[in-house]
Amino acid sequence: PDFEKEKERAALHAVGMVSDGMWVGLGSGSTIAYAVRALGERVACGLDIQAVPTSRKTRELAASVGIPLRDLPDATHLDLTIDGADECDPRLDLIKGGGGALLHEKIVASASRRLVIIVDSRKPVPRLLHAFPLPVEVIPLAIGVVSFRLRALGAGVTLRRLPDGTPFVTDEGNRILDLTFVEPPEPTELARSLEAIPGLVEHGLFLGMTSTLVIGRNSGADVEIR
Ligand code: DER
Repeated sequence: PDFEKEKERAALHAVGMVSDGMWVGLGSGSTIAYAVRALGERVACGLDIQAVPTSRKTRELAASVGIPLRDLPDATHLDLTIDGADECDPRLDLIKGGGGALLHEKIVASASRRLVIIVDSRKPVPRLLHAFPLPVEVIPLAIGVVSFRLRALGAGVTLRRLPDGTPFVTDEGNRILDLTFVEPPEPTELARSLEAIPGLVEHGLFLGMTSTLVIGRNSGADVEIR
């Protein structure tokens, strides 16, 4: 299957949900890039929106296609946030953070009335935490102590690095640890344990946050909506 075509179809469907006057959160990653470009075309045709990006990369892309940008403090509630995901399960719970923007993504999603997730057909899975490693954002100072606590929870812990071997640094200047589990815990239990670890700023489990999931399809209907 053509995953890029699936991403584009899901993105176009989500962009069709945006109307004049909306405040729109813009997620991060390659799927949302299709949505940002399509939104830029609609803005060029007169669509009146304000957008809040969730990463420097998304901010630069949105600016390049003429989308009006605002910082979050200007808006108490966004009408709609469109974002991608690394995995999604039958309850529409997500793993996000593959691109390292999970902290800003979760903040913007939490400030939105609706969260629309756009994915290709690889992302739906029967259960989270069995394939894609779970990203967590950690303050540099706390890497050692947090890694120790995570291993005590049964996680395999890997510091995310750039191709040149230096640690990946988030827009906030933090680090990302990618977690794997031999016996994956229930997502809600794991989220609670992670949120109790000092120095662990945010994790990539987005539970109970998704309003609509749009899955791009190659055959038949363009998209499947859940
Ligand atoms: O890093 C993120 O949270 C991204 O949204 C990621 O989950 C999806 O990225 P993709 O659209 O490039 O697969």
